[in-house]
Amino acid sequence: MYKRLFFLIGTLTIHFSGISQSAPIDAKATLATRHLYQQLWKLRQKGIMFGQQDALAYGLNADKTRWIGDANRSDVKTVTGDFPAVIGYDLGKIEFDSVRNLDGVPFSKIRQDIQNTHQRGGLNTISWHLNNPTDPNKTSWDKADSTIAKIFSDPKALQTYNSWLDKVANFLASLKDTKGQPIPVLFRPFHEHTGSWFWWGAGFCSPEQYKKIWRYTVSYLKDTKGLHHLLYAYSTDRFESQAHYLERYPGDDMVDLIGFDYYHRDAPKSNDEFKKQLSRMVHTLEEIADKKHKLTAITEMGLEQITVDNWWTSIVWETIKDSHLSYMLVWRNGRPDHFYSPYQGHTSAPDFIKFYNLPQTLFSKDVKVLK
Ligand code: BMA
Repeated sequence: MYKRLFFLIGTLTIHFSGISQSAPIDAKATLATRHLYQQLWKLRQKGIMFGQQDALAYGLNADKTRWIGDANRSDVKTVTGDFPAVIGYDLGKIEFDSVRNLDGVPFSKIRQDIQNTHQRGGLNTISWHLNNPTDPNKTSWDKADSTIAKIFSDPKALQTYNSWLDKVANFLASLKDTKGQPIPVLFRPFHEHTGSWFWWGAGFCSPEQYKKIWRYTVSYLKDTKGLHHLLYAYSTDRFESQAHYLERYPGDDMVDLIGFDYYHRDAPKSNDEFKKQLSRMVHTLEEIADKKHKLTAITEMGLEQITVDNWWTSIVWETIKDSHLSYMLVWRNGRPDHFYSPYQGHTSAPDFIKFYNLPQTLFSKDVKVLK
């Protein structure tokens, strides 16, 4: 009897304390969110999921013209027969009640794609290139100094930021499965902050200010708005060391998954250097994750236009195959000069099919358990 009681107490502690890291940071996370989180841990043993930003919204035809908004279509599916396991979306411009996001995707389409992806069994991850709450005409990329400090010192700016969070919360709350239950999503705010190109970047705020807006944001969505279907991803850009990676880390109670964004530029000249840096960062990330018991991912990566035909197997897979990353996500197929996965007939398509056929690369059909 006592034994059973202790077991029960132990189980309750794991489920409700929020301290245990075998559960999401949100102590009130919904069952579906806990399920997703636990399945992500299991899937790490099977392989690494492939993801792409806006993969269901648009892409390129064989003649490099764009297709936009076709149902049930994705360049990855055209090339391999399957959808990516992870789909990325961005909420930029939701601040202004815009019908479309910053890259022209209707928010209604994003909602539908999240529902379809969840239904198939896949992971949905959401970033947010938000404008500047102290001066809403300024985009994420306007390098306005001290924005975070101003958000917390100017009540009007904070009010603006809160009203934007309300819109984000409304959208997130509208993500429902076929039974009307909230669909769990991985939210990845304030990304690439080790760089200095967004107003929340390292050059424009102190580590304490960055941590403050992170904690404020998580607490607002979770506690004020009562959203319990979110997992949170902390994602830097390039970093030099464990200390650098963790300089702005808001705390183990604020993050479910740790990752970084890292792009390959100047190929083929830089091929070896890219592999070296990628390998170094994946190792460092995993050392941190092991200590903290967090999931890991390359939250953004890619070689624009994939100018190295065997990039997928020789450069990427060779470097990450022994890791326990949950996923790697390449950026969007947005324009004929700005695409990151092969479209039909692209010169890296045969290598991408090889990559797809590797038992440890996971696409949509391999991750039905996430549902
Ligand atoms: C960048 C580019 C931009 C886009 C932005 C947000 O890397 O793809 O064209 O607007 O991401 O998605």
